[in-house]
Amino acid sequence: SAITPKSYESRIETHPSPLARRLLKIMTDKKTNLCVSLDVHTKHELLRLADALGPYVCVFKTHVDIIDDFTYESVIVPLVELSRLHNFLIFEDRKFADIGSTVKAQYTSGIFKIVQWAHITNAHALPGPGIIDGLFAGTSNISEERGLLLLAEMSSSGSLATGDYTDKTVDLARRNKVFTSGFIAQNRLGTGDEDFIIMTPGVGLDDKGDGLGQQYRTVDDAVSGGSDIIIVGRGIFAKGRDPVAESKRYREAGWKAYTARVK
Ligand code: BMP
Repeated sequence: SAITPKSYESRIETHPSPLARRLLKIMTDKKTNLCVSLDVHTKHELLRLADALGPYVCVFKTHVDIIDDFTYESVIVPLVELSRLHNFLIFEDRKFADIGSTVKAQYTSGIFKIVQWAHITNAHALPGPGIIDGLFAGTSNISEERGLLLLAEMSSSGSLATGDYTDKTVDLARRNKVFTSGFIAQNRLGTGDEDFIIMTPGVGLDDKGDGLGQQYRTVDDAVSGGSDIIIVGRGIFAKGRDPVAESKRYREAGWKAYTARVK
């Protein structure tokens, strides 16, 4: 796409989503467009990585339902403390995909109570507008900023989220730009006058795939294509890798590619 977004800093004032404004400010202050995906199975690993890598990231992405020893008190409470200490946002990659009434309950209730602590969450557009309305209704008692990303494209091989589905997902986001801060996508989406945060998974500098459909692109490829935030998981924490050294490497590569784009 030919659409070149402006600098993160210049977008802070104008973005329609309060959550996006807060995120763009963190990215500007910390000089990082790196989101680390903390896909680990114990609370000890999760909290250790959140503390060690916190200085290098703007966002930590979680899948809290894969933590074997999860409790709200022992995972969420310290993770929120770390988010304040290191100034990062928390993104629970929940991928809601049901009718409005059900997703509202899934967002607010159960053992995870995602809306209480996740600054950002995401949803598939498949069910239509009710999914956004239901999730937005779930934020009614929350005083802090909350943001939603719609999955407009996926990194996995053979993904069905392409073409017309992607275009219609962008149309859905336009209905509530205060809450729908942007997209999980592989390309810049929206018109030149619109500002959606584009977060891109499937980024890796040393691997091509994972044998289960994941496909990796380089940092330069993602950012020059319009991605605002690169999401990196196993590229940083896979066995044998040094997560701090890799976080620094991806952060530097991400910031360099961004600087080249806005020049
Ligand atoms: P990794 O970098 O280890 O492949 O992890 C990618 C992360 O991003 C996973 O948590 C996955 O659930 C998520 N993800 C993805 O890989 N592709 C998408 O299109 C959407 C995702 O949320």
